[in-house]
Amino acid sequence: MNETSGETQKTVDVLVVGAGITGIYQLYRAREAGFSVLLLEAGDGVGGTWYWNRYPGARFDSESYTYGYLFSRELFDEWEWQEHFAEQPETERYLNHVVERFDLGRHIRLGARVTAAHLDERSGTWSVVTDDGGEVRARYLVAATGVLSVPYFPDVPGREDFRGEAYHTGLWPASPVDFAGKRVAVIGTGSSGVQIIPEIAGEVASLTVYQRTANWCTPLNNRPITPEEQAQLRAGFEAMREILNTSLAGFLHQPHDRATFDDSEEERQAFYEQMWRSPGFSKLTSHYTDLLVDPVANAGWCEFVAGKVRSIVRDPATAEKLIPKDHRFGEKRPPFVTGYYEAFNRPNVSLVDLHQTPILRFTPDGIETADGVQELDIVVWATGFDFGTGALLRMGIHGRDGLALADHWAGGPSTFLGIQTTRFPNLFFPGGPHAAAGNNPRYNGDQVDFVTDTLVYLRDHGYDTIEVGSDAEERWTRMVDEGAASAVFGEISYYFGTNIPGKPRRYLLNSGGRPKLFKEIARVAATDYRAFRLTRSRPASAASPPLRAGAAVEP
Ligand code: N01
Repeated sequence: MNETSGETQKTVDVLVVGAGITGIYQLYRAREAGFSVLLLEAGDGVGGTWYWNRYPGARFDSESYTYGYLFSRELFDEWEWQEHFAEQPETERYLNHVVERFDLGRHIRLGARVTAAHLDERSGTWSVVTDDGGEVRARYLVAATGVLSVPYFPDVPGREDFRGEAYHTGLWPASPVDFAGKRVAVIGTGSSGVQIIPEIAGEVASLTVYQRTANWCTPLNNRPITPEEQAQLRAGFEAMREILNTSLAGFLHQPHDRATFDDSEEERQAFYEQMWRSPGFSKLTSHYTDLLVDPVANAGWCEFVAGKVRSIVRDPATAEKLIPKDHRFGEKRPPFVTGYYEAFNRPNVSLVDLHQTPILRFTPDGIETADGVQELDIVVWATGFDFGTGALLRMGIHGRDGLALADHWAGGPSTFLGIQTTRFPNLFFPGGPHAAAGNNPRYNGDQVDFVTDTLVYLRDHGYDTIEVGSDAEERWTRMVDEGAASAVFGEISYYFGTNIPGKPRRYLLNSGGRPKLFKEIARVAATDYRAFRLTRSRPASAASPPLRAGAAVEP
């Protein structure tokens, strides 16, 4: 353990960036393993996504108890989630509780945004600079900066001219926004937009929803957790943890055993009804086995959902605009909703289809389309994020020979296990690009566990520098790229960077999913870290094995 602190510079073994669910866990694991650790967080509070996305209606769509930490039975027992899908304030409280309970706060510096990180090749350490004038030297840099942490504002003419209030869902202010009696616009109808719209619709004078692409929204079916369910959760903790730690996508939902056309028309409609009433993601994970592979099967479910939209939304023209015509269910990450379609039955809510009437410009008073100017007091940007690489590429990370990560990944990310990239030794980024889709904390937690085990391995074997070999990285990146063609979420989704103008179109998730990650981690352990180059910059202890250059794993 090595921790020194001077007036201007602090030195630690492990520097974690980001106090989201991944970074907090990384801090805990590294500290428990005996390393000195500091965590830098740009925000003024912990929570990451659950700190920044505090817009009205923000809530989980993974079950609360499956999203929270599972490393401590005591923590699980003492925190009673109130709802199956907790709202943002509860999640933020939970993450603050975890920090307090495990006495992590003293290792966290808030309000410190990393602006540069440079590798010192001779010592294998990182020098990290923050916007509050701080500098930290660390042997290992773990960027737990998240995949959905850099908000995207489309380049609409006149955006800066608007004189009213403007907010992005992913940068929501700490003090509540007063919507009462205001003329409000929401731009974007992804998971964030469809959560805020029904939440504020009853408060505002008018709400104009600017929709470019309709989404296949289905009910979240949230409800409070009853005392009986609380007791069942506690009694079933070990079994639940086992399922979550080994399941494909980190959910409890069990897969269905029938394909669409195994059932009669009548049985199918009954099953669709059951799915419509089922919680959150089970509509993907427990649906007919061919839903995402057979276009005819998919169309059957889409027709059912479209029927539901037509039955809820009273104005037929609005209903038709809300029904996607350009993509199948599951081709984009589906949002789950509470009262979304119903909101369009309110007289003060209207829908603008941007394919028919695009936004021409902002004026000081509002938004102008071919239909004229809609005067507004508040604009809510629910326009998404620079997914996967957004935060990493903005941190000023420079590796060997001063190479900028932004240049290294100019054509898209290349990684091994979604954890390391060549030429950036001692840098890890769990929960970053090439992470799996699903219930994020489960998969990101697997990566944090691997990073921590790796640091312990290095220490135990007298190494202090680790860099993935290019063969292993190429093999993993090829696996990602080749698997992308059959990925569940298609090229129209932000998982390919498609939503950001000029961003390389590369798949940003791990096509092999969690099983592939588990398999490779096991292989790394079994082959004594041969995929990596391990070196030491200080004398080895007598017990340490001889220095070696890591050979790449066989493709
Ligand atoms: O962002 P998005 P999000 N003009 O990218 C539109 C997680 N999340 O913040 O589809 C007009 O999905 C864009 O239109 P189009 C979750 O993983 C989870 O909503 O590109 N509109 C789209 O409608 C989610 O997937 C929860 O045509 C423009 C919207 O903006 C991820 O975060 C809750 C536009 C962006 O949708 C991101 O969701 C919230 C333009 N120029 C978020 N540019 C939970 O429930 C973009 N749009 C846990």
